[in-house]
Amino acid sequence: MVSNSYLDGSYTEIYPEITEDKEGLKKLFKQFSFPGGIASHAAPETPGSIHEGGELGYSISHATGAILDNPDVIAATVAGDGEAETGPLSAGWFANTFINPVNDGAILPILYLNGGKISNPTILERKSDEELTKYFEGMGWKPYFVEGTVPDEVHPLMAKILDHIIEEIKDIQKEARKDKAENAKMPHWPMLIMRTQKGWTGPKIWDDEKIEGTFHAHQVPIPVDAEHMEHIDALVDWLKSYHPEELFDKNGTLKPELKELAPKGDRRMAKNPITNGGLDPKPLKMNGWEQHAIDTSTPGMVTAQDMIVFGNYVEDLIKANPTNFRIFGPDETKSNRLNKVFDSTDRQWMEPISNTDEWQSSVGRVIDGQLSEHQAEGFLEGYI
Ligand SMILES: Cc1ncc(C[n+]2csc(CCOP(=O)(O)OP(=O)(O)O)c2C)c(N)n1
Repeated sequence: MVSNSYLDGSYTEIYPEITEDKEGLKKLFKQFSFPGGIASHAAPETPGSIHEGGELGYSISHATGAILDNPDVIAATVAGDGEAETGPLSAGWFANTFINPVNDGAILPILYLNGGKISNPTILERKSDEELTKYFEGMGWKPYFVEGTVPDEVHPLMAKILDHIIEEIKDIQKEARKDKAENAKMPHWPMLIMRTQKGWTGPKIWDDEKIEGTFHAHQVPIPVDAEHMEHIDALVDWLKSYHPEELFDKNGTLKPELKELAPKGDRRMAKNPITNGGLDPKPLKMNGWEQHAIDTSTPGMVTAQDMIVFGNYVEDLIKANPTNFRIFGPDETKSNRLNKVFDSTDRQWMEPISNTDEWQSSVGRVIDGQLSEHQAEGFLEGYI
């Protein structure tokens, strides 16, 4: 995200000391993952990020939270194959149970099977396309595949399949939006499974060990630091293989015809309003909590339960904020005695509904239908 936002100019707009020239590039590289500098993963100071990225596992739940009540937004979300082995991400695929195609936007999960974690192969990469198709279809998704090792072949293929998928998402929404959200059914949303090499275009071999396409490509493929400069030529040769002289002018500024290719204004990832407070942020209408306060001036005078009283207040919040307040929880709204909220809303849930269920509906301000604290927390973080 840092390099992308630097290249599209937004990083310099936010951090003017990181100028678009050699000096700025030097500072940008030096501060990366350096004491007093910036984190090596998505962090609060990373423009366009909405969460702390150090703990892998929340990509799909964050993306889902971000599109709830944002019907025109599609969140394309890359999940690493290592990340996909975590509990939170394994739980993440159930997110489609809670996305209403009328009132909410869509997520486009991109499962990135590059085959390696830090020093192990990955489980999903070792599965065949057929096994993956069965797994994801069973989870309610419609998988598409992009695979290859030659960049000039993979890039156009990726663009073509992405275009197709976006059209398919829009068709699903268009069809569903002919009717009311209450009547919406759970679609089989498309997802993308991408197989390319870890460390793609990086050094092929180092120290007689295969690097590109293996877990050995994780982090620093050629060991060079201030005290170990003996391999500097190899590092320079590799970096030069990207032909920086064709991309930057003599001052180290990206050539204007290349900068022109980037999206403009708020369409740049660092400037995406969703990651900067929301598309149309509004303060919550808090509606006088005082009216729910209990007079405790005389001990024992009133018999009441805190959660039930709080449930009354939350019901008021739901009524006053019908499109920008939700409750997320792991199947605990009723057991935690907040069930007064169900006088005014339901539980949003797109799977079939049985007549023994309680308060289940395609539309509702409560999402507590999955017993996963990780998923609930991820939805909440993405939503706010
Ligand atoms: C929950 C969690 N466990 C372990 C780590 C340490 N860790 C950082 S990167 C990484 C490998 C990730 O592999 P993958 O998701 O496939 O991403 P890739 O680097 O291949 O793109 C691990 C284990 C972490 N950040 N979060």
